[in-house]
Amino acid sequence: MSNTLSKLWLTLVAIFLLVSLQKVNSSHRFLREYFTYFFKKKIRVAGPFYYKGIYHLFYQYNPYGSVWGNIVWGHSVSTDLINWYALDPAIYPSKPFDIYGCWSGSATVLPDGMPVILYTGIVDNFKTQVQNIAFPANLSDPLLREWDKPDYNPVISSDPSISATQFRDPTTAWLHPDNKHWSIAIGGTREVGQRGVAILYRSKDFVNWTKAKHPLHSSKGTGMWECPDFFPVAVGGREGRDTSATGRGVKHVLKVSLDRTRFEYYTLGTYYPALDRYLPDQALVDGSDGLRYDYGNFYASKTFFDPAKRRRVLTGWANESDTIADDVSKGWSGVILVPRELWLDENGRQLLQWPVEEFDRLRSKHVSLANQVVNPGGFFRVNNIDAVQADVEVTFEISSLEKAEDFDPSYVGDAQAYCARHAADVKGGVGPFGLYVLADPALEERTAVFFKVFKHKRKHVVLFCHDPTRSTKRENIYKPTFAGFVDVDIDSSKTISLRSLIDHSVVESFGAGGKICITSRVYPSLAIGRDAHLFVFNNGAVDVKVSELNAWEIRTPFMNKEI
Ligand SMILES: *[C@@H]1O[C@H](CO)[C@@H](O)[C@H](O)[C@H]1NC(C)=O
Ligand SMILES: *[C@@H]1O[C@H](CO)[C@@H](O)[C@H](O)[C@H]1NC(C)=O
Ligand SMILES: *[C@H]1O[C@@H](CO)[C@H](O)[C@@H](O)[C@@H]1NC(C)=O
Repeated sequence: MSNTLSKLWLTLVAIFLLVSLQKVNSSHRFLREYFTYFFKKKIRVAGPFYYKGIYHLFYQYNPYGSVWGNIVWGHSVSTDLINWYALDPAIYPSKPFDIYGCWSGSATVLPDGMPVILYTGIVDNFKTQVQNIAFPANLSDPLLREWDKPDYNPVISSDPSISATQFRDPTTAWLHPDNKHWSIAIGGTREVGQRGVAILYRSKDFVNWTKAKHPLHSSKGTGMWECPDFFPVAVGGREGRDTSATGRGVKHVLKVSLDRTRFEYYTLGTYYPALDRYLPDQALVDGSDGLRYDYGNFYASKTFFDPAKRRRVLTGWANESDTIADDVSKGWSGVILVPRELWLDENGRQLLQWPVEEFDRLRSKHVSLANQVVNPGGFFRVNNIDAVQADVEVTFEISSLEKAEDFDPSYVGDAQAYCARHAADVKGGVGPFGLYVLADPALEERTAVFFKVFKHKRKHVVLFCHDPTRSTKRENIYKPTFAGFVDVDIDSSKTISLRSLIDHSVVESFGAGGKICITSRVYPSLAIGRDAHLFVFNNGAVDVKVSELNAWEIRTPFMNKEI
């Protein structure tokens, strides 16, 4: 009898799965006609990981349109983090515990090699967020195409102390040094004081999770913490550490995506396993005046430890800055940015980032120049390169700091506003100098990527800035300046380096060897295709020398090729 019953039950499940799969498939086929750009239509990163030679990337994805809604886990795979192949969605609403949406989460590779996903399910007519678990349905499939969501889900529900609508995005789990239990953090907020919280849960078996008495960390007045990410970085050196590494050789990073500002912030600090608490270093600000991975358009990022190359890799998402009507007409919105390697600066005060080395394999035609002086008000074009898809590395040498303008200390915490005041066209003392990217030959459209140096308390501060205010003749485009201060000793070095990755509507810049990163989305109407050029400019009052400039055209990788 029980045998018959279970057979019946199995059949029903099979039919149900089949129906829902077909539904997803047909809409996905429709979508694929639009897949030509890098990761188009992928909204936010969820749970990247490496498994048996393959990198897996998941992303929040709407199979039915290019605006937010109907969110599933899109799934792509790669062997080099650069060429990506699209698979069918891995996790999509099909069960009572995720019927209104499958939101962000993380993957953990267990010590026996088995990857497990924890993700946020939306239930109760969008009023409640719960946490679910999913396992690969077939471990013999190297692409891990199908995921099984056991019926005992949700594994974590909110309780009266947690707002049910602000309870999402579980982190990758870390194993306690006692080897006996796992911990994860989930983003949340408390009504009182609008305190952002990384709520801590523990489990011995990965399935039965218990809320810890204290959160991993919290900070008042910061609002909802989305997509928390918590991981160790090595003290000294660039090598990555497994998410469960603890002890003297590491510092920990806690990153949160602040829903309130729509930017991400991180602190460096110490993790105390015995207490399961994280304490940021005293000098670091916890909240929207704090450090950022990227001072531009970069949100909902995730890192993972890549055991193959022993590095920590960061993947972020940039939304569109044009209109929703544009998203609808082009049929996609949002891009996943070039993955970055991330490690601790030897000064211990911040993280450094650099595009993963595999990106360099896309470099093709190369131009270079050296020792070219740019006079005050001067500029020149870098010839013989199609710069609509390019990688540029340049080192600037400042002839003298004497003419640096005085820094206005009221802008200490607000580089972005300072950059708006000291934009690329405003003549300065030392700088603005840098690149015009995605510029048409007449410079009617151009996105400025530049440095400017100010005098401050007998030392100097360096501002790094993206100014897209003249990036397009089109109207109604969101074109904020983005900026940050760079922690470099310009007084002794007198030089500063810049790398910019340019890709049609995306500009990702890495200043001072990855001490500062800015991403912008821009939409030129003239500086497109072969009319997109690269210039060097100097609007300061002293000479600046380009000691070296190397630029490469970039080949187009497989950007979600169908397999
Ligand atoms: C599991 O994956 C392997 C390799 O792709 C495949 O040959 C096999 O048929 C799959 N098993 C099931 C039950 O789908
Ligand atoms: C879940 O874990 C808690 C704490 O370890 C334990 O008290 C409880 O019995 C467990 N429940 C089940 C169903 O295993
Ligand atoms: C990206 O779009 C712009 C313009 O609409 C918004 O101002 C930003 O808040 C948004 N960024 C994120 C991370 O959602």
